[in-house]
Amino acid sequence: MNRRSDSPLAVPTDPSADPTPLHFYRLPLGDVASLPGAMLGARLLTPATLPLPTAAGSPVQPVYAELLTPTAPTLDAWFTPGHVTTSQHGCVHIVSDGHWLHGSARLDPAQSEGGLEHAAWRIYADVFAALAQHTSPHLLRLWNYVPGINDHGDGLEHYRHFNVGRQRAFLDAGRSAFEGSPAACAVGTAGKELQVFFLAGASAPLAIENPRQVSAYHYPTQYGPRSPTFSRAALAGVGGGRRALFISGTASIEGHASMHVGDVRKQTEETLLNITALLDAAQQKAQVSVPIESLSCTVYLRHREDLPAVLDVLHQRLGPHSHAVRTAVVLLADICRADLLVEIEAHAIVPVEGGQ
Ligand code: 3EB
Repeated sequence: MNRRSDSPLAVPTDPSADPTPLHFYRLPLGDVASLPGAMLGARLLTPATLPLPTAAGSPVQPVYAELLTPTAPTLDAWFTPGHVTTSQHGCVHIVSDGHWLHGSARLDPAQSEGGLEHAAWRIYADVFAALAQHTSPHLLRLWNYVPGINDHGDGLEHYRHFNVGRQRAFLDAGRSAFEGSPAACAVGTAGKELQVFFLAGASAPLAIENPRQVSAYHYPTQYGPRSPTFSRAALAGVGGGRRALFISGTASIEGHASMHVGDVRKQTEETLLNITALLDAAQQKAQVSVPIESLSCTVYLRHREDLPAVLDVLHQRLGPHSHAVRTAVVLLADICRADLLVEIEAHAIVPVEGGQ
C-alpha cells in the first residue's frame, strides 16, 4: 500500500485547490508562543506612548500609535500552518509560506530627499518589486501609518503628499490605482517613520465599494492633487474553505463630505452606517453574510478623551457582549482629514458555504 498517497499531509499540487489556511490571531503578546504554525507577520499594539521599533527584519513590528484599550500589549498576527521563508526587497521585509505573503516596511521621510511623498513612493515601489518576484502578487490588504498625517509640508498636507507618492508607485508598476485597488487604511501616528504592512495572496480579491460614499479613488481634487488608492472593502479566499472580508478604514464620510464635524458620537454612528452599507454591498455582490457584531475591529481615535463616548456608541449599536465589542482594540491616532475624529477598520473570516 502506498501510504504517501493517502497521507492527510500530502500537499495538493492542483493550483486551483483550496490553499493552505491563513489564520488571524488577536491576542496578548505573551500568548504568542502557544500558537500553532509559523508567523507570517504581526503588528504589535502597545500602551507605550511611542513604542520602540524592533529590528528592521523582525516579523513583529510595533505600530507607533498608543493602544488605549485593552491595556495589555496585543498582537494582531497572521499565521500559516506551513513553513516560512524570509526575504528583503529594498526597504520591504517579506515572510511567505509560498502561498501567503506578509510584508512590512518603514522609512523615515526626513532621511530621504523628497520627504514623505518620496518615502511613500519608495516603499510602494519596493512592495511591487517584491511581489513581482513572488507567486503571490495580489495585494489583499494594506495598513499605512503616516507620521504627522495632518501636518503641512510645502503647503500640502502630509496625507496628500502620501497619496501622490502612493498613486505614482501603483501606476509605475502597471497596477490599477482605481477600480480593484486593495483594501487599506491610512492613519497618522506620532512616530517619525512611515510604516506600511500588507498581506498578499495568489488570487486577486474581489473589491467592494460603498454605495453611500464616492469611491476614494474618485475623490475630487479638493482632497488633494492625487486621490487615495484603496477600495472600501475586499473579499479574498483565505484557504481552509474560508474567505476573509477586509473592511478598509471607514469614517464619517457621506458622498465625499465629512459629516458631523466636532461630534464624535455622531461620527461613530455614521461610520457604523457606512460599515453596515458595505456589509450589505458584500452580500449583494458576493453572497457573503457577515453580521456587523461578528467583525474584528480596530478603532482609531484622534482624542483620548473621546474614548468613553465611542465605546458607549459601540456598546449601544453592537451590544456589549458581541464579538465586535469584546475583541475591539482602540488606538490613539490622527485620521486622514483634520475634521474626522474616529475611523474603524475591520475584518471577518467566514466559511465559503456559510456565506452563500
Ligand atoms: C476615507 O474614507 C477615510 O488612504 O488608504 C480610509 C481608508 C481612509 C484608507 C487610505 C484612507 C485610506 O477617505 C480615510
